[in-house]
Amino acid sequence: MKKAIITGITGQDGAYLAELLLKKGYEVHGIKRRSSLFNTGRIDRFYEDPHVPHRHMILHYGDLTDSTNLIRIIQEVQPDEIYNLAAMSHVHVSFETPEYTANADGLGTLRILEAVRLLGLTQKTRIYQASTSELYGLVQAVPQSETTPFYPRSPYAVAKLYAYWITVNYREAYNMFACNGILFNHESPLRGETFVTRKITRAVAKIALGLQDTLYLGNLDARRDWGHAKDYVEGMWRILQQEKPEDFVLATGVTTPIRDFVQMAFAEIGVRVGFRGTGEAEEGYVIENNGGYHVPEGKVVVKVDARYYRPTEVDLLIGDATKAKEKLGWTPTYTLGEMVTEMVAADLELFKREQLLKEQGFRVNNEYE
Ligand code: NDP
Ligand code: GDR
Repeated sequence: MKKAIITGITGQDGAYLAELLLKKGYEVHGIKRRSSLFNTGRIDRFYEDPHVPHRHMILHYGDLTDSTNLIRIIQEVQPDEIYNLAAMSHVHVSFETPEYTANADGLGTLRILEAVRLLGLTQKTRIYQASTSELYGLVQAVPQSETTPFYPRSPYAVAKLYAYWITVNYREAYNMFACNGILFNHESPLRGETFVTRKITRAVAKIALGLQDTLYLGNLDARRDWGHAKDYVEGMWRILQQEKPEDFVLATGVTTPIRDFVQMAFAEIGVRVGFRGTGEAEEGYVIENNGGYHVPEGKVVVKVDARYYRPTEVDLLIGDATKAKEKLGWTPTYTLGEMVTEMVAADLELFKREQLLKEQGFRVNNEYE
C-alpha cells in the first residue's frame, strides 16, 4: 500500500486529493494545524476515528513553520509521496501578512524538501509542490505555459516563486523526484468563502433567500482561467506518476472576467444582472427576474468597494495546458457553466438549511451571547 502525506489536508484541494488517494488505495497522512475550532469540516465525510483498526487516513498535528515537527512526521510515515498543499493561500491577505506568508509558503517548502533530504529519503519520496499561475503576475505573454517568464505581483506570489525554484533546485542538486504543478485557479463548493467565486455564489444564494442585500466586490475587470478542483487534484496525482520529474501547467485555456462570473451565478437563480457606471461607481442591477426568488427588477445587487482592490493586481490569466494533455493525458472535464451551477446549488442548500434551523428556533453559527 502506498503512503502519502498531504500538507493542507483541511483545505479545498487537500480534501479532494485525500478522497482521490483513498479511492486509489493509499494510506493517507494529513498534516493539520491546531485550531480553536474544528477545522476538519471538509474531510469529516471520510475521516476515520483513531479507534478504527487498520485506518487508511491518519491526521497529524503540524505546521509548515515548524521544521522539527515536519521531520518527525516524515520520519514516522516514510511516505512514497508528499503533496505540499499547505499555504497562506489568499493573495490579498498576503499584503497584510507578508512575512508570515514568506515563512509558510516559501520556507515551508524548503523545510519539506530538506526534511526528505536529511532523512535519506531522496530516492524514495516523491514531492508535489503546489505552484500557481500567480507566478505569471504582470502579463508577459498569453496563454501562459511552462516556458512563460514569471513576474509575481504579491507577497504570496513572491513566496511561491521561491518555493517553485527551490523545488527545481533540489530536483537538480539531489536528483530528487520533486515537481511543480503550476495550477490556474480552481474552485468548487468547498472553495474558501473569501475567494471571489465562492464569495459570489454565497451572496447569490443569500440574496435569493432574502438573507443579504448587496454583494460588495473589488476589481470586476480581472480575468481568470477557472477550472474545477476535482479535475486539478487528478492532475496533481498524475504529475507524480511520471517516469521523470517535470513541471506542468494545469489550466482550462478559457478566461472569464469577474463581471461575467457574477452574471452566470445570478442566472442560476433566474436573475439577469446588468452593469452600469465605471470604476468605483460601477454597480450591478437586476434587469429581469424569471426565477422563483424575490429579487425585484431594478434592485442594485452588486456594488464596488475599493477595499477589495489589491495594491498590485494580476489582470489576465489564461493557461496553456498542452504539455499536461500530451504527457499526462490530462484534460479538464468540467465546464465553467457546470461548475457555477454546482456551486450556486450547494450554497442555496447550505443557506436553506440554515434558514430552516432558524425558523425552528435553533441557533446557527454559535449565536451565543
Ligand atoms: P486553502 O486555503 O483552501 O487551503 C490551505 C491549507 O493550508 C489549509 O489546510 C490550511 O489549514 C493549510 N495551512 C495554511 N497555513 C499553514 C501552515 N502554516 N502550516 C500548515 N498548514 C497550513 O487552499 P487551496 O486548497 O485552494 O490550495 C491548495 C494549495 O494550492 C495552496 O498552496 C495554494 O496556494 C495552491 N494553489 C491553489 C490554487 C487554487 O486555485 N485553489 C491555484 C494554484 C495554487 P487551515 O484549514 O487550518 O487554514
Ligand atoms: P486569486 O483568487 O487572487 O486569483 O488567487 P481570488 O478569488 O481571491 O481573486 C480573483 C480575482 O478576483 C478579483 N476580485 C476579488 N477577489 C476577492 N477575493 N474578493 C473580492 O471581493 C474581489 N473582487 C474582485 C481579485 O482582485 C482577483 O483579480 C487564487 C488563490 O487560490 C491562490 O492561492 C492561487 O494561487 C490562485 O488563485 C491561482
